[in-house]
Amino acid sequence: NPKDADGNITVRGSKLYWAIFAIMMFSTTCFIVWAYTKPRLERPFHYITASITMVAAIAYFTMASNLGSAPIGVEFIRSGVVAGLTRQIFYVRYIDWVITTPLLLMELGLTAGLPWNNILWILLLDEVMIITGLVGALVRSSYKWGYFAFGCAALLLIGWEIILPSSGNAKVIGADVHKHYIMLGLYLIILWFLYPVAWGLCEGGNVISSDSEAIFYSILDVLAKPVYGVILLVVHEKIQLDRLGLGDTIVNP
Ligand code: RET
Repeated sequence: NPKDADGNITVRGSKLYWAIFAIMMFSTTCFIVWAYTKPRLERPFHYITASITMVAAIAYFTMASNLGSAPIGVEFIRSGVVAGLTRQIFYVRYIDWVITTPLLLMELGLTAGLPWNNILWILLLDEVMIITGLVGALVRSSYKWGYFAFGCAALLLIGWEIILPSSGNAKVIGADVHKHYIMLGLYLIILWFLYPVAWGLCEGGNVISSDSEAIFYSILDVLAKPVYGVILLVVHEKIQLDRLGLGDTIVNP
C-alpha cells in the first residue's frame, strides 16, 4: 500500500534517502579536495569533517536500500491512518550517530581549546544520549520514555557544558575565537535540540509516518553534518587569518 499503512517507508521515502546519500557523498568529496588545497598541518579538521559525512553517506545508503531497520511494536497507533502494529525503526541511524556525534563535539571542543578531560566528559554524555535513544527506540512499552528522559538529561548537560564552561575557555584563547565559538556552539545546540523532537514524533510516539520521519531527520542531518562542517572550516580559516592580521587584506584586497 503506497499509503505506508504498515509503518514502513515507501518509494518516496527511499528516494529521499538516496538524495541525501548523494549529498553526503558529494560533500565528503568536497571536504577532501578542500583539504588538499591546504598545507598538511592545517588538514585535520577537513579530514574529521569528511569522515563524518562519509559515515552518514553509508547510513543513508543503508536506509535508502530499506536495510538497517527492525519492525518494533508500537505503543500508539497513528490516528487517521490504518497503521500497522509495528513501525520501521532504523537502528542504523544510531550506529551513525554513535560514531559521528562525538566527532562533531570534539571538533567544537578543540575549536575552543578545551582541555581533554572536559572534552571526554562531553563525549561520555553524548554516548549516554545516543545509546539511551537507541534502547528507547527498540523498547515497545512506555518504559521507552524513561530512556528518552535519560537521553534528554544528557543533552541538557552537553548544552550547558558547551555554552557556559567552554566559552570561558574560548575567551582565554582570544576574543575572535570566543566570538566564533559562541556562534558555532549555539548553531550546534539549537539544531541538536530538534533531534529529541523528531524522536518523540517518530520512534517515540509514532505520530508521523516513516516518510515524514525521513524528511525531518534528513533536514536535520544535512544541517548538522555538511553545513556545520562548512561553517566550522570557514571559522577556522577566519581565526587563522585574524591571528595573522590578514583578515581584511585578504577579504578586501
Ligand atoms: C535522541 C533520543 C533520546 C534523547 C535525545 C536524543 C538526541 C539525539 C541527538 C542526535 C544528534 C544527531 C546528529 C547527527 C548528525 O548528523 C537520541 C534522539 C536527546 C541530539 C547531530
